[in-house]
Amino acid sequence: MQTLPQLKAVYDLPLPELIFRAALVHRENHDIRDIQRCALLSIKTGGCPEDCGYCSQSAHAKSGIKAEKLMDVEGVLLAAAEAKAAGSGRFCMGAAWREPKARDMDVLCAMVAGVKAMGLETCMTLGMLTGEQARRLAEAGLDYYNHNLDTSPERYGAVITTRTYRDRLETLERVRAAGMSVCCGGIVGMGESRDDRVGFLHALATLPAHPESVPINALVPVKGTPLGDMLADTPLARIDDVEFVRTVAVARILMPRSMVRLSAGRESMSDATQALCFLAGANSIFTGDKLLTAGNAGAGADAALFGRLGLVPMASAEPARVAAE
Ligand code: SAM
Ligand code: DTB
Ligand code: SF4
Repeated sequence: MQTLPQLKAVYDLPLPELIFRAALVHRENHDIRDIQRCALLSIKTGGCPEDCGYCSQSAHAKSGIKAEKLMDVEGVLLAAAEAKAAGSGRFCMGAAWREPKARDMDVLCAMVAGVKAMGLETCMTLGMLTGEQARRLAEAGLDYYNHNLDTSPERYGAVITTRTYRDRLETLERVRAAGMSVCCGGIVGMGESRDDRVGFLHALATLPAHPESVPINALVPVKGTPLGDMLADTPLARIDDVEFVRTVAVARILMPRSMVRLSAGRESMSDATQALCFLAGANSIFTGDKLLTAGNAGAGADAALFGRLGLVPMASAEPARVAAE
């Protein structure tokens, strides 16, 4: 593994050289025509006690998102069936929680078992987990757990104050110990420096094992959240497309076998920028016209994009353990 200064030097490479290197790593480790498709469903929306500065679902934000109750199993399975019919291979269920409550565990496990029985890969993102909760979800058939590091360790406290980086790492350890695959990435475009983006990628790549999935989100600025309002005041702070592509390229170079997901923010990205991301090693997207609360590109736009680029969406992928570098 490279040191932080070595990694910074890679991030700083002339863009054509950086993309070339990332594309080589991509080709050596993946079929470059494949793009994995993951569907997303908010199974519990809004009213979250955490104060993540980017999030529309935080009870601290004034985004207008109303707190809802946990969905019932039937509604979740209906959405999963639609996602499968639309070609997604993985179904990711997200909840606006700091952590699941004991009383929710039976329902969550029933959701996992039901989605798994449809032949979809299962993923959940529910906040922090105890070891016991991780084991129960794994037993129910949960393939992946999404838990993002989101930014560099140094910048974390400026974005979120209600939990620590260490809390995040501990949940990731519990997910691994329960035998699940890890989906872990973060957000760029939160007003962080290039050094923060390098520090964030370094943190991901020095986890005990590389995450099997690495979602790279571009901040979706939401009015009424601290970061959304900050960007409304200083639009120049918004992430530059080329800087986003650099982040994707370095993630690919650092984590050769991982699926690198071009995640939130795709709706407002040009086809050309998305094409550069795929060239730089992104090989996964979120499908559908909604993420959790924000808009997403949608099936029509994706079909047109794939058609233009000559890329083949992948129906599913087996969860595969990735060895640490
Ligand atoms: N509550 C759980 C948690 O935070 O771990 C799960 C749901 S949370 C919405 C999942 C991830 O969505 C966050 O870690 C963050 O990376 C991403 N996210 C949330 N709001 C976003 C936004 N406005 N723009 C980009 N990504 C966002
Ligand atoms: C991830 O890294 N991105 C997804 C998923 N994991 C759960 C969520 C993106 C959320 C975008 C903002 C919203 O929809 O509210
Ligand atoms: Fe809650 Fe997750 Fe949003 Fe943070 S990102 S406020 S933990 S839903």
